[in-house]
Amino acid sequence: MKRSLQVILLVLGTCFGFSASADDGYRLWLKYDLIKNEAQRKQYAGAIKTIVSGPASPIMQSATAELQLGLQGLLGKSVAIQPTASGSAGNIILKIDPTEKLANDEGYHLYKKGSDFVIAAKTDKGVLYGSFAFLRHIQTGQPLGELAETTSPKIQLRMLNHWDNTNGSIERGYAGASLWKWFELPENLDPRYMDYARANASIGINSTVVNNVNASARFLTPEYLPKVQALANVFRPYGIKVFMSINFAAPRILGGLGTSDPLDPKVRQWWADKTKEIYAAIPDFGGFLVKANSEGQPGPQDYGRNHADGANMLAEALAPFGGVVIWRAFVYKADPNGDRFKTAYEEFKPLDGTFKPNAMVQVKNGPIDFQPREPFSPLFGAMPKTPLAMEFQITQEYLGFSTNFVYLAPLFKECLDSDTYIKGKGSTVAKVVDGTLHRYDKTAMAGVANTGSDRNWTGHTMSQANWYAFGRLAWDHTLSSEAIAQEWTKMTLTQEPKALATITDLLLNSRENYVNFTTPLGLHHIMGESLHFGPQPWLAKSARPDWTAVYYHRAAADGIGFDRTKTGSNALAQYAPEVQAQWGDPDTCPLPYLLWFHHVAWDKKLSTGRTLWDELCHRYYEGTQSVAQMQKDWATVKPEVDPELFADVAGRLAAQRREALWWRDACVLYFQEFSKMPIPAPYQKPERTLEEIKKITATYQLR
Ligand code: BDP
Repeated sequence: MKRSLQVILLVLGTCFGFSASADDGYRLWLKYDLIKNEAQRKQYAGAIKTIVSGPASPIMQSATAELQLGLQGLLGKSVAIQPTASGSAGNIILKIDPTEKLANDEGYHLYKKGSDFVIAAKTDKGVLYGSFAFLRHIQTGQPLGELAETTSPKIQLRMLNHWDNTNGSIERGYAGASLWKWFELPENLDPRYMDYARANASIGINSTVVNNVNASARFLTPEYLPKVQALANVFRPYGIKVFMSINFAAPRILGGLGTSDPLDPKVRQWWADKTKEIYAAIPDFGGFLVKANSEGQPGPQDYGRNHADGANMLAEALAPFGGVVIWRAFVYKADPNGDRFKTAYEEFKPLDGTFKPNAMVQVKNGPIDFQPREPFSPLFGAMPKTPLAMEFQITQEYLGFSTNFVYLAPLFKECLDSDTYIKGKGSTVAKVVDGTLHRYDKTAMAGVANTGSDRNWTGHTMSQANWYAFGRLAWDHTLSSEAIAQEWTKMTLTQEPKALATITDLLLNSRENYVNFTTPLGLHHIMGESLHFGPQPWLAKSARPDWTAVYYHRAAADGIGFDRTKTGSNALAQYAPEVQAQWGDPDTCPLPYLLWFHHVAWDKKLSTGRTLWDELCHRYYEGTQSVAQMQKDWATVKPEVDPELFADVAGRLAAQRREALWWRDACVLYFQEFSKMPIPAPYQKPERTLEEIKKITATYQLR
């Protein structure tokens, strides 16, 4: 074994350990604990003898090191890495073969050849992903005789967006401080950086934006660039490219230019020079992510230019190096009479076809802002000539932070599987994003990261599943939420069939439960001001009208909900006629979207047989009750789950129960002031008054 490999293994071993005792969650789904079922373990161990390393490269070295580490832990025996096969049985052969029939360079092909196992791909990156898949096969207890998997990622850039700041804080981060220890970088390389890269590579994530979209220009200085370079060096052997968020005003802030006008030659030159400087340090740098003219960030509109002018200037600077600019479509205006829902479409659709080929537009899954449930953004499908990237939020900004157990795969899938009808039936959002619908030659899916410095990376143990699910769906959006839930649970918590079934159900129902006790029937944006935690449906004054709750729910004596049909803002017109037909009629609009599009009378009878008011109460009460049920169900898996992980989830569920009651009482008591209807039987009126609840919300907002 080469010395460098020994060092890697030593570091991996130290960080990830093989301890069978209490589990602090650090190892995520890459636990590699000894397989409990002895017969099964013996079978695997008997079938596997060596790892045949294939052509040398840093990425191949990561693949072999991971296989060796994983097999050692799972099988309890050391598996040698050799340059050639010894004997004709039990070799895991890593093979780079450009003629492999795979859709792209990152795919892999796993198969059995006689008594050997082959991990084949066109490139070393494919082999790396295949190696993790081979381990997953064993980790999830599948028979080696059935090894046969051919897959290629459907999306090219599978990226995390970190909203991490220079001072170590994270915008909307609920798992401690930033993973990046900026003050110690570039000299000190925390072993976590490599473990982060391993975890990402294991689920196919190949790009990371290391800093916040509300970007400090400081990241582009000679102080910070070497720090980003140091991270890029750690991530490279795991196939991960680094991107940076940039501050559009950097030429003015750092360059001493009086302007950042994208059409000013001096400004363009400044970006060209800066980009060249970045590529000198990070030759495989991915490109820039930009939030411009949004929530106070600088941008091209400050100079009377449009988003494409800004994006194209940066695209031009990046083009010689093969970099991409990813321009965010998250924009909205503070217009009390407008509809925030419509802004991104209105600003971006007219620009379709004006972006340079190496520019992409990144669109949040829904039209407002990562609510527990949103209809898909009408921009998807509407820009056939501009590659649109998907932006999901993995961090739980509007989903109860890290005290709430909310599995997000169903939310991601709901959006991806939505039909835009833009080119007829079957024009799903997924097909827009993976480029098949409009033949985009660039494709990307981003997830706002939920990682932090907490020992278990994500705060809530179950939130690890969201990082995992994001990566798996970015690779293959056709995977089901259930399959991903099972896979993750088997690798992370337990394989015992009953507990596995219970945990899978808990995962699958958790998001709907959350929607029910916070924003049922299409309510949205009624959470606590600025913190975005807890209920505050009464919020009527804020710095901007579209930051209040009343702007969105519009509760009044005549009913509740935002009329977005022709009689209201007509945002619905931004969708294809088939979608308008589905959602446009309050009598047939699916209940999950009802109050997104309609202002509905309190006493209107719904398809459930209940009036709107009764249904709303029903959902708030049942949603809250479902958390109590989650607690009970979780208690049953105690014997099968590591005690430390079990206790972590149990404790957080208890907090979630308290928070659900807070939501329920706040919302039913507040909306009752308008409906003037009683809480329906069998539910009991909350014991607290609305004034008491308002005080709780107010305390949360104290600094
Ligand atoms: C909102 C967040 C804010 C982000 C913004 C964005 O509240 O902190 O900066 O989105 O995505 O959800 O730019």
